[in-house]
Amino acid sequence: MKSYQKLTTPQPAGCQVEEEGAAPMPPARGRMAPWWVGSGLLVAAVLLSTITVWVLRQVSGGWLGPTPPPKCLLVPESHRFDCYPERQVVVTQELCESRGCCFIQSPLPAEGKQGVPWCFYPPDFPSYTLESLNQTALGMVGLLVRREKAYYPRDIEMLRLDVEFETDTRLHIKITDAANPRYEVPLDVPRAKKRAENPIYSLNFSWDPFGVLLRRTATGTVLLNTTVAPLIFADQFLQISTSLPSRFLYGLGEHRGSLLHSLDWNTLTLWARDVAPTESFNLYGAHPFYLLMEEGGDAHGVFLLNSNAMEVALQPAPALTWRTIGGVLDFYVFLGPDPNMVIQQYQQVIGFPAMPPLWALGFHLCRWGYGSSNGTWQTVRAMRNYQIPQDAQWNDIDYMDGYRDFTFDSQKFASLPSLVEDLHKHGQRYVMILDPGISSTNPHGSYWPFDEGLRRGLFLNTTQGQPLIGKVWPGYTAFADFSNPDTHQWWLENLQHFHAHVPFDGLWIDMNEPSNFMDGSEDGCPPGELDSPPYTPAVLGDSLSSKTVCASAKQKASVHYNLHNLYGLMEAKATASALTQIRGKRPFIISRSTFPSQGRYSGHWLGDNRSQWKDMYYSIPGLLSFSLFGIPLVGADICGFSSSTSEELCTRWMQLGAFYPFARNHNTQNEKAQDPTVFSPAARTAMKDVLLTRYSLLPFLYTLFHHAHLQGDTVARPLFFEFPQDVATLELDRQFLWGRSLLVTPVLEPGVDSVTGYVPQGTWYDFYTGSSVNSSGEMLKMSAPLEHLNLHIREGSILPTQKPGTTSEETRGNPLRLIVALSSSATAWGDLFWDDGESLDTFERGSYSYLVFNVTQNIFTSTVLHASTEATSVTIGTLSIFGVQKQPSKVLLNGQEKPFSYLDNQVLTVSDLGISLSQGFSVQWL
Ligand code: MIG
Repeated sequence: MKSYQKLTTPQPAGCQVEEEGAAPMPPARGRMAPWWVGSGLLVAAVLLSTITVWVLRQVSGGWLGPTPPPKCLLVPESHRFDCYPERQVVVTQELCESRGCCFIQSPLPAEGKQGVPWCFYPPDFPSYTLESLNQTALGMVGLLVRREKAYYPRDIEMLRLDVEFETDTRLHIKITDAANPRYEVPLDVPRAKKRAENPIYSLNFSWDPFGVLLRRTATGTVLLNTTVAPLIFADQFLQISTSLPSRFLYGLGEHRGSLLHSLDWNTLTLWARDVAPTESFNLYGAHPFYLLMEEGGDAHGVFLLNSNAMEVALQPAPALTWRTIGGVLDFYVFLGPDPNMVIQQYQQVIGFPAMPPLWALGFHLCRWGYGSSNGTWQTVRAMRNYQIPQDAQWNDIDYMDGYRDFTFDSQKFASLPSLVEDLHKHGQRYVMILDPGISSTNPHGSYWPFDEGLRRGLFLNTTQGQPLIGKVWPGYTAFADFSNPDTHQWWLENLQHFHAHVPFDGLWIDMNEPSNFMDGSEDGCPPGELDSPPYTPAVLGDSLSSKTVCASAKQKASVHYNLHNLYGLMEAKATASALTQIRGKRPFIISRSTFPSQGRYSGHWLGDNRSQWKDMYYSIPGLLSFSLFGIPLVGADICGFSSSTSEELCTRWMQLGAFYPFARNHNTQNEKAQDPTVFSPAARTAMKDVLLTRYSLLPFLYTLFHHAHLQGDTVARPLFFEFPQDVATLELDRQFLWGRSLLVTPVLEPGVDSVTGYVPQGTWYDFYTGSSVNSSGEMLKMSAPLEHLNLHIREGSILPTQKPGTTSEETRGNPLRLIVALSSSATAWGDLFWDDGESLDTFERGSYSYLVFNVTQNIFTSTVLHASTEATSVTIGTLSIFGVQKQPSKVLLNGQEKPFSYLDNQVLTVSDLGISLSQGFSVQWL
């Protein structure tokens, strides 16, 4: 039996489209067999289902009713696609059959699990038919027609299919209403100019029912097959399913959990939500993007450009179902073929992340409840006193007057302007929080932000056209509508006024899901299909308006229903533009809510974690997921936000946190202080040391951010990105890499003095000593006393480091030390990006230096590929070469003999080089 009745194969560009596509085709009639039919699965499936039903019948006393039709029994459990995902209802046979679906009860799953759906689509459930397919400049356009209605209201009868072969590794497939415009996310995706010439994929269609079948040409792997379940496209219920080529699926945020998703009937909901991160809840941000590792180490990614509330249902087939309640089905597929390339290609669509200022990569200290500016200042002084590195001091909402944005408490925070001045004098920065809820109950004329916002009409409105009022920290608030360009101007003016008093350097935008202490508004939400849609995804609180504003709220660009998941993105965009205009430097923003393309404007922290070991572990999959989402500037609250930390936990967490791309220790109110200065001398010293280690690596980290900005490379990187062929790396999320070459293996549990971590095949060098470890690709036990963080350098790499100071500003003036980790063939490679650390668009304007380092045949060379004036004031002081197998007799710097040291562990060091960064040089050892 054939799985596809009619397939069309697009021809390579330049050729004629095959007859089927060119001429209107008489569409194939008749039912297509289910895709798994024809495999041996069939017999097993019927048998298994029959047995299951029989067993259930025995245990249930025969109340299951008549035997399900054979077409239902044909569907193996793992391939049952949920026809009744409504969570609020226990589906009955009657309800299920009213939808035309199959009803077979399966054993109840364990508590908190979902299990096999009882109501699922039969193989012949009505779907769309592809009626025509025509060639376009970039691909094809097709017409899809539904003859029978599905079960949701306003089922759309005719759909338009647009396929664009955008690049050899990127395919764009869009399905939307053929007759009427629908909401689309305003993301300025660069358009392809011509059809890809040598795509590494091939696309076929099933005509009846309509389905897409995408293959990787080189391996034949089927990446997408959407015939596994019917396509449904109603106004407020859009659903499409696909088979997956493996179970190694990542991404789909924001969620708490392991890096690798479980496909054991796991539904992930995407709807921005303020809640302390909990497994299986929808959290602050929405990222409808997944990365999948295929057998053999190839990778692909799929992005659904859609901002509506949605679910992604995963099942063991393996298969995936997208279920969204608005917008269009706008897919981008990225073919890699390796995971790094997939993420680069994704960012070619959503935009590359902003280059952060250097100080963003320093250590940040924050807490809720310093209580006063003097209290805040005391902490800063204590940090300086112990010479613990710190670049930025932050304040939480307690700096404000009555929690109102753009004000500060004139009593408790009277000295705030002087504190900020003092920070600046010490080469440090100040960052404070802003919330999007604008206090709405002030005597008229006393609070400009509200009065003026009201006058200009910049707030979210109710369906009645009045500002929607909710409650946040200041009490009753209106919510700024950042989808309105006029709001950006007003936001800027507010920030300008405040900056004139408190010259802040960066901004922390919190509560921007947006969070509301009320559900909907002070008056709840009106009846109607936006607040009570025909289908509500499995959001926490069971309602779209749970702890946020009404979905029906009116915004300039659309209804909140469509814009909710974009709130944090739009606020970040307004904030980045304001900061740039005010300071004329690269903006630094950390946002809680995020959406694809957020990295262009802000970084992210992982929200309200707890001071628990488990939370410390979860921070790693958390930050690695945001690497996949194109937001490399990410970290979790170091030492934990809520509940009390312990000295041991906080020490280990400072060690891990020193390797978060964004490193901030933050604490909730009323918890005891957890900054490094409050602990015992031993703990404090361990924290200081690991921060010094971070600061020594700033040139390396900064260069990684340059590559992220330039082409979408990840900074904190899962191991499988570098070792995609090594299946042992696919589930690792207790370790990570910086770039391709620095392996971080933190301790994540109490009471131990060693840690077992995976060391991929090859030679790795201890970062601190240069001693080598050879691994066959195995778990290795590493010594890890409380004061030690395990760091290993991968063979073949060169890391630029620097003598650390207590601020990045101080550090950047110190001499550099290049650490060379020789490969087994005695080669190595590395690079360095250098600029003034804060000016706008330094790369784009050419105001930067870029150096490449190389080792072959006992010669190290530094080549300056691009130079600018900043580089002339910095020198390379030391070269440390790890893995020099025998003691050299002499070392030559640019041909001149130079003293050196050589240690038993094969480390060669040449100091006092005193070479300006703007000069190329060579070092040879003989
Ligand atoms: O309702 O500003 O996630 O980091 O300290 C809580 C107070 C509001 C939530 C943030 C947290 C911050 C806190 N905020």
